[in-house]
Amino acid sequence: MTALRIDIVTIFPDYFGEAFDYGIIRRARAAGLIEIKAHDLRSWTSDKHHVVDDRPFGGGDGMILKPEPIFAAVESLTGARRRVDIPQGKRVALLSPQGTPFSQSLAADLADCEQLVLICGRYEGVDERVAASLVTDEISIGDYVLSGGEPAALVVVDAVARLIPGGLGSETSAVTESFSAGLLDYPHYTRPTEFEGLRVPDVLLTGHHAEIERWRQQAAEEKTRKNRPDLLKK
Ligand code: 9D3
Repeated sequence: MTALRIDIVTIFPDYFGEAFDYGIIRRARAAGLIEIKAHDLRSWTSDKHHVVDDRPFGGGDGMILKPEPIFAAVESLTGARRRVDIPQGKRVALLSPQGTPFSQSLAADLADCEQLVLICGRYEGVDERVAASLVTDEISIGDYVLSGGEPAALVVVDAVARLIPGGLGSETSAVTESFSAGLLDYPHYTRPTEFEGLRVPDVLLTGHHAEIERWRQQAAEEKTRKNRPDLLKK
């Protein structure tokens, strides 16, 4: 068993602060299952002012992340300057609004590799040669506009960390996530049985396991129809 190494390339390494010091990520790190490091993209510049961006060819607003520091970062972290040369077992992902939607199956795929490099975009975009020729994956976390790839990198690290083989969420999740595939989770309750007039459904207090199972299945279907009808359509 060798740890999954996660390298984050960002212009804001301090953004990640204590984000990896809590919960499952902390435990996975303590157990030696993952190592996570945030690197400053500016450390791969060679000019006096550590410039990482430039104006877009063809005109337009905003600045674009230059290719040279990103290619240098990936070379120093993986040994490769082209996607085709990235060794089996390593993945290099650009986080961008143009990426393929992040999903549980992609998280499981990434959790199986030995090294994952996450490149955080900023400004108006990243020189397209990074997506076209360098990275193995281009990932979006959803259809909304972030100011940069850093929060997306946090999301990917969290989803991946709990799936690492031999790790903390890896067995239970394999069972649960296949068994309930395609439906949202059923509603959960704990004590007290009545809170400010809001009652726990009686069936959950009966101990009739078959009836409880039927109730949970139906409640999950209702919740899915209400909040995620797209999951039921196909
Ligand atoms: C005006 C066109 N915009 C593209 C949709 C420009 C733009 C918006 C946001 C360029 C970069 C960004 C910064 N976002 C990310 O780097 C990003 C992101 C996101 O915005 N949404 C969902 N997933 C991701 S992953 C990285």
